[in-house]
Amino acid sequence: MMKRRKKVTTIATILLAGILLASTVWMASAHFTMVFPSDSEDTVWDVTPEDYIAELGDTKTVYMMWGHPYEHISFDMASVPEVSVMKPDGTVEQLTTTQITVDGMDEEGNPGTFVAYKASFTVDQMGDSIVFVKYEDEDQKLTDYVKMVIHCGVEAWEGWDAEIGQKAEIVPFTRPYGLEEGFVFTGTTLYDGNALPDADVEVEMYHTLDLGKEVVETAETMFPYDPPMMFTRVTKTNAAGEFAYTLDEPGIWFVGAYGPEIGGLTQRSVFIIPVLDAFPPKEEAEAAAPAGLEELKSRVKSLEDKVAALKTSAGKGAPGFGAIAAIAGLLIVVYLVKRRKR
Ligand SMILES: [Cu+2]
Repeated sequence: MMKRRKKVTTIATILLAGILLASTVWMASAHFTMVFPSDSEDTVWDVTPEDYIAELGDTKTVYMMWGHPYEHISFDMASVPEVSVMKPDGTVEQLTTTQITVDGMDEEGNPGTFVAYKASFTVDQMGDSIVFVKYEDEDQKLTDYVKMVIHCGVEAWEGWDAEIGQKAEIVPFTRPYGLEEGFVFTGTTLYDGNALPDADVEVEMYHTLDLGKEVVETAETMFPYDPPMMFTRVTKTNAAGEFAYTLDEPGIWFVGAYGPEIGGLTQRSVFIIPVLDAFPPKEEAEAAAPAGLEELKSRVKSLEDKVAALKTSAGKGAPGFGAIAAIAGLLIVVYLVKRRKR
């Protein structure tokens, strides 16, 4: 009786573990409408923060994909997105979309091609042009209202905080460019022009395919009890609809605030933020610091060599370790004093 019970329990445990594992591996992080101002159709996935910068007269093409940015999982776009751009002076231009296909990976990890869209516009004003997109997905029961800023011109910090008038909208308090890893992004969420209190806000970073696979594997190894908690971070809006979140890595970030459900579709506002590497560059700072220490080490070494040489030539009555230590100690003091003066 006991034996059989044990066996049944074991089988049940294995089954349960299997189910848990399967659901862990394919458990979805958040779907997002990815709007990337990449260089070309072939390099849509190689988007960098610099792609969000334009020169006057540039033609910018934005590529729209549907999927999980963190894991680099793609889905077909199920409807045609509506795309417009608000220029720095407030004029709005509706853009024409063209259907394209992009290479990607499906949710089972298989390569495939996916329906996506693109649209182009000319950057004809200095300042910030806000590209805004509405996309409906019946499958995921979501309507996305996405915003993303193309910045043009030195100190032309004009337009990034504009309220477009989308049904669901994020209006940033933090200028969404010139941000470094570790900076905090803050904003307010609106629905129908009113503050959206107590709303879930999901925060997720985009990865290229290889990086996505690698980081998902690492998360599954390190946090087997809940890997997606590392993919999709969650915060909430306060009573005034405001939120804040630290974007701790360089790359392209997605922030999505969940509004009410209308006709079965949750109305979500999304803001896409490019984040730069730490500035000044880390390598330079790190390389500069130990230079003094290296110099000190080599000086002590040459002194030690000299003392050793003396020792062998004298044969007896050598200065010994006490003297070496005293000289080294003196050098360290000199170094520290010099350093302090800097
Ligand atoms: Cu999803």
